[in-house]
Amino acid sequence: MLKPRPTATRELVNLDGVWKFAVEGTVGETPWTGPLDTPLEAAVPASYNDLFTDSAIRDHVGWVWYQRQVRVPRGWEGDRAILRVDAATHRGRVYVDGALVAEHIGGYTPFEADITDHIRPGQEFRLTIGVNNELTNTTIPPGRITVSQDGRRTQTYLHDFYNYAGLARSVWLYSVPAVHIADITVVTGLDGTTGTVDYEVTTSMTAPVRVRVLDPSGDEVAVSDGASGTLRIEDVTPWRPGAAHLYDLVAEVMDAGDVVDTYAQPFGVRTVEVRGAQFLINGEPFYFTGFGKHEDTPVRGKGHDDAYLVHDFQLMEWAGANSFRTSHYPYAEEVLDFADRHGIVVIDETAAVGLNLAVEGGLTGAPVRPTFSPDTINDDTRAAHARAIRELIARDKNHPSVVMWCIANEPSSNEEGAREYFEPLLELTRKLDPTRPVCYAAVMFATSDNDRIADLFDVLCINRYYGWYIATGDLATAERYLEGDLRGWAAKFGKPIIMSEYGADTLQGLHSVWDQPWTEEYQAAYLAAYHRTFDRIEEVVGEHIWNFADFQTSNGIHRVDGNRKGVFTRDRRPKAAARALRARWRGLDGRK
Ligand code: BDP
Repeated sequence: MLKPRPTATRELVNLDGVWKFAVEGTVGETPWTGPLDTPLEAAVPASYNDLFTDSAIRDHVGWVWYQRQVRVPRGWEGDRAILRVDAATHRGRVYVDGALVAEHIGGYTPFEADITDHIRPGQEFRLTIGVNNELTNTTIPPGRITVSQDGRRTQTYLHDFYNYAGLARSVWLYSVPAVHIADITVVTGLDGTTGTVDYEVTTSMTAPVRVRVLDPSGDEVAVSDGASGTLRIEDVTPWRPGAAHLYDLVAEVMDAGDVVDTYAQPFGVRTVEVRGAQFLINGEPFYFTGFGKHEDTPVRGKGHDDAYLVHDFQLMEWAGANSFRTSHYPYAEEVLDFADRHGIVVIDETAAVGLNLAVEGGLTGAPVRPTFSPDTINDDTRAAHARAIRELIARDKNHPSVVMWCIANEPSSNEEGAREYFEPLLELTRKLDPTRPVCYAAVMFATSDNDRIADLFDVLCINRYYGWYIATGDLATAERYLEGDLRGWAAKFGKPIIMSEYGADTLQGLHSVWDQPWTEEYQAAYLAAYHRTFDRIEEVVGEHIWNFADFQTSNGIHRVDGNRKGVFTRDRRPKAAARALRARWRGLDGRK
């Protein structure tokens, strides 16, 4: 799925702004059949939850409606008009005037509708988008809806971030010529000083295709005819962590010597490989430093924001982070484009978080209900999970920054049924993309002894909270536990290990001379204990702290206005640990 871009043959109209907004039940049964009769307006892109003061909107479970008028540019006669929603969390329905043109389930990947037959160039139409935030046992992520004693429907879920919903990313209208490029896939390799570029261009109907590779100054460095093939770039400059270099693959659809459609796909030439216990980028060992992040800011919720985008990357660079994980869902495409342009490495995750009913049992880790069963995580969940993987790879396959797929966070991988659930999903991931390693992030209940799926994956991504949930406040014991645990995985599997989560809640401004949880000193000491341990274990090839910044969660006795494990506060101010981190990571510089 190509990101919409304006080209010589395509136009792009951004539909962000302030839309009419209403909650289901306040505007009649069929809000899409006419103008929404509502006093409310909502910003797009933004999650709607924190925009309003009314808790009935914030906590609403079900549909909300967004509406605006859109004028189609008058020059679009003869072109196809495509409406694209970058994300509707978690389910979207798009109406052009009264006609349903698209429906999509899955809150973090884009969807489109060809609306040519419903609109006229130069004229206006009424665009209505219904968005539903419900999570059930067959959605990704899963959740449960219950009815409270006063009859309200309430949403519960097993993941630790607020269920922000709405149109958190951009909405677009764009044109493509009748015969157009539908998709481009680029796979790169390195052969000495030559870069190889396997490409495939799919078109809406069979038509001659020409491709050219342009370097950053616009000079042509390779050219080929045909919808697929291999191009060679002599004296290639590879894309490297910390030293991005992007080329454009310009695809053109030809008709009797004329270019009828053109699209430029940025790409970088780089390779990724797991060899023994090493993670190699361009054949060189790479050590991940960075964070698990969230798309989370005050007021906007999960709304994409270019100012936070730039600032977050600045802070990561300041700290010496060379990478991050898109925990716990695919992030806005703008984020990956930025990572591509700035040489930041990404572990790209699906929204499969909370496939773990053991969490209901608290820290005992004993499932109160089985995770994998016909009534809980079942075949329908797996089908939704498979769709999420397909859509993630379709969207992100061409990003050089993405070096690994993470297909789930903290599933109950030690429970019966885990292997049967995951084996086909892993097979699917490898079929869709044979070039990138695949991982999942292992929960603390899953150990090297009882985990049932680790051998299927390429990299062991491990989340641990010794010194926080276990051995709280006792870092000496925590360090021992951690070392024993990691050595167990290393000895059994001989694969690279990334510590994909470790962290301690920390209240900015709270201090102590003792090892006291929640203080700034404790977070710094906790991280230092982990770092000493990583440095003793060869198989550890990366450290991603939980979390980059404080973030909002649902209510809970462990949460103080959200999760406070950020190294930065929610408004991006450094806690004491940040400077220690900067000293360590800038010294490591991608190598341990
Ligand atoms: C892990 C989860 C993460 C949580 C974190 C925590 O992967 O989403 O926010 O723990 O408890 O279990 O802080």
